[in-house]
Amino acid sequence: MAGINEQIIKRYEKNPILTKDDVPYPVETVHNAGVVKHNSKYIMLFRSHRRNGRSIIGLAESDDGLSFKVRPEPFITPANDEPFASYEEYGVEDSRICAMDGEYIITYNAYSKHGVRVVLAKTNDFTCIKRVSLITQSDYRNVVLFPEKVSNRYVRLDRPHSEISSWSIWISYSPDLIHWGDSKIVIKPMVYHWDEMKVGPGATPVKTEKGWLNIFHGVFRTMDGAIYRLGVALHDLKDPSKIIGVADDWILQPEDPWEVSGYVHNVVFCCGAVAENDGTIKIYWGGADSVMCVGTALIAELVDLCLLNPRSK
Ligand code: BMA
Repeated sequence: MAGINEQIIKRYEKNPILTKDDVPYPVETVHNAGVVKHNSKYIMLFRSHRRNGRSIIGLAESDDGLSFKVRPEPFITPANDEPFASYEEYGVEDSRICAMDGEYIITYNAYSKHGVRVVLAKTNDFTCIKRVSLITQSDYRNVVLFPEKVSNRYVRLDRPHSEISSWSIWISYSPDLIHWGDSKIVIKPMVYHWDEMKVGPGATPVKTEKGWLNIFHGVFRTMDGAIYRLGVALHDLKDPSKIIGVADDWILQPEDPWEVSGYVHNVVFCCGAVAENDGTIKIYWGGADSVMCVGTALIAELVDLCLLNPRSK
């Protein structure tokens, strides 16, 4: 385990790795990106606010996962065709990418006057996407898919909004990526804890020998607004609705100047991570809803945090 003053996630010394100045079209932010490795290149789908306050999703590519170049045009902009157009009118946000069966499944939040829903789309090569389905009703966000079927069904984590219970992480199953059900709550915020206000899925879960590693975000409300941090949980490999452990401590909190202040201050928000063959994982996060950052951790150390220092249930 990391020593007492050592960081679990080692921040890349050249953070932030992507800012609005790197984008060849007018945007005000670059944040909350899904990231995946495709043909040995890293593909990043980042969210950007336009000057009308609404978001689009851009694409950046990299050979090393650290230094990214943005494509000349945005990758996902609000749909023109129904049924998607009506639900994407206010913008598209916070994509996640899941590599499965030789293709990539992208899930993103769609905003409109009807609330926020989640769209599932597919691509083979990141030249274009095919929207498949709106997979939630209103007031859901942050859908991450598990990269393998479990008992022949697709599995996802999501985060419905709730007035009664604090925002929590739920699991659902599908035979076809369109119809979802068998929903169950799996992780709740913990009272007077760093995630007491809400928790939500972050990166696509990573398979390890000891379970599915889930990097999620947790929010704590202070007199100065909310603080977004990252935590880890381990789900059972055969039954991901079973939580083996949720690490008691956060793994990352806003500390660098571009995480502490920006469009929304005190935010680190993760939508993507890439597990490498050497046992490390590159974790990507948006800093203060303004820039993209990356850091590296040891997968085994994140798993140990869940196993050796879990919060009480
Ligand atoms: C959440 C989402 C994220 C954002 C975060 C902090 O509710 O909107 O996209 O990063 O708030 O502003």
